[in-house]
Amino acid sequence: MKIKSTALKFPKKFVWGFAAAAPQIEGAAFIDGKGPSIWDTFARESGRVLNGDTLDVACDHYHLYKKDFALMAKLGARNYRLSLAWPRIFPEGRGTVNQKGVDFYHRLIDAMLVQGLTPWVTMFHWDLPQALEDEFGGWRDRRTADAFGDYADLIVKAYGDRVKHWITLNEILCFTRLGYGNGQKAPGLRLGEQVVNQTYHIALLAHGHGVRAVREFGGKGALVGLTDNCEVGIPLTETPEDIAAARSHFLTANTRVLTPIYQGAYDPAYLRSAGKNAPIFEKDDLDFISQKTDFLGLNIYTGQFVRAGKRGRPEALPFPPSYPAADASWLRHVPQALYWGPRFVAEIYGVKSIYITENGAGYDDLPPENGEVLDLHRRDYVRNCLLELHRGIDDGVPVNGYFLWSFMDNYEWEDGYQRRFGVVYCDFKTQKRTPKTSAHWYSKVMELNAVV
Ligand code: PNW
Repeated sequence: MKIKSTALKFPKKFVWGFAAAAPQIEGAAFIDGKGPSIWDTFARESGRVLNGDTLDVACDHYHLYKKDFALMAKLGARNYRLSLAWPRIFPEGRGTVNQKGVDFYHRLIDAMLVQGLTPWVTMFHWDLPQALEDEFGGWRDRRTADAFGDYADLIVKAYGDRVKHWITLNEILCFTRLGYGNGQKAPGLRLGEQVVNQTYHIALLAHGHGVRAVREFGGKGALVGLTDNCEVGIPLTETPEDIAAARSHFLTANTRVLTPIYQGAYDPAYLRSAGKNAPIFEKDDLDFISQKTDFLGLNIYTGQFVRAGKRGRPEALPFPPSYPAADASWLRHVPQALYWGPRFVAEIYGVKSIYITENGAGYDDLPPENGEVLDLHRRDYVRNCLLELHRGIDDGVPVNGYFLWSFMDNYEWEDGYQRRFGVVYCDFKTQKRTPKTSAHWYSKVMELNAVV
């Protein structure tokens, strides 16, 4: 018998890379003039973060970036999604510029280019300057979006000669609802639904400023988009009925961010269900928010099974306790999300260019033994995700790239340093980096442009 083996190749110009974020890896939280972020404050409040871990040192990437980029390049990456720390550039959020912060990112970007790494820069990855929280109530007030506009102008002007890929904000849901609604993330507030809806709106305005700044100052060939963490409904059975139910679930779950951006208006169904808690906005806001973007970034880690219930109504299914998950317990193993998320975004909003800006898995990996970290669990989950992504591309879903979260273990927000998402093990005491089995495997994926 002859067995045929299919090469799971990706399209020719497919972008492969790693993703990380300034507050989670840089450390140097109070060095060279950086102002405190709301996370620096939050981490110091008792009971907020596992083991009281702070962002003070993290992976000390602030000092070790050259070595880190050399390792990234050695593993074969050509693209790196990083974020810039707003409070490093504007310690007070606005006004006085910290030249040392500006210079640091000049050096950082140059060091990436030396290693052949194309920078994909996220303007905001949750580290809001504390001063803006104190002065304006942070994301509750449009003056924060205006301050973001000034920050976006400065960084696009400063780095736009070398940075051509810009991401405005990372995961609006996480820093709005989880920061101001249930208090799980900084600034740790538990305010009502109206405030939460308002923070979404202010974040969307900031996104608008990011797009505007890139159009105004980005120069030739500059591209810009948002990174969203959409909730992905997975049809329980791939039948037209369940697929329709999952699609409708997707729309309801993600409409608050994606409809204003792609359609220039809030979804009437969302406004109706929000009632008196709907966001307050000004007449021109929606035009500003819906300026044309060049791509959509999706962070996809997991999904939610959905079936058609009575009269086709989408019914989201609870996960039984035995459903497999990563050590990060929210991260249920649902690789099909990498198929359905991009597909629904393309079908519902007509998005023509999608990048997976994060995907990965968080486990409490053990330290290296004889130089090896055998994270077969992570390699397996990521591989299954890539198989689903590949299936989507085969079906014509316009996905153009994939960034693995994350390059190395780092500060996993309220889970501190225990929960590791890296493919490179980081010893936080010695700052020694050890590529895990998954890193060597991913290196082959990037090299061969295929699921291996
Ligand atoms: C993302 N959820 O956060 C962030 O962009 C990263 O900074 C973070 O380290 C990474 O994913 C891993 O957690 C998320 O509960 C946090 O569904 C929580 C969820 C999703 C994304």
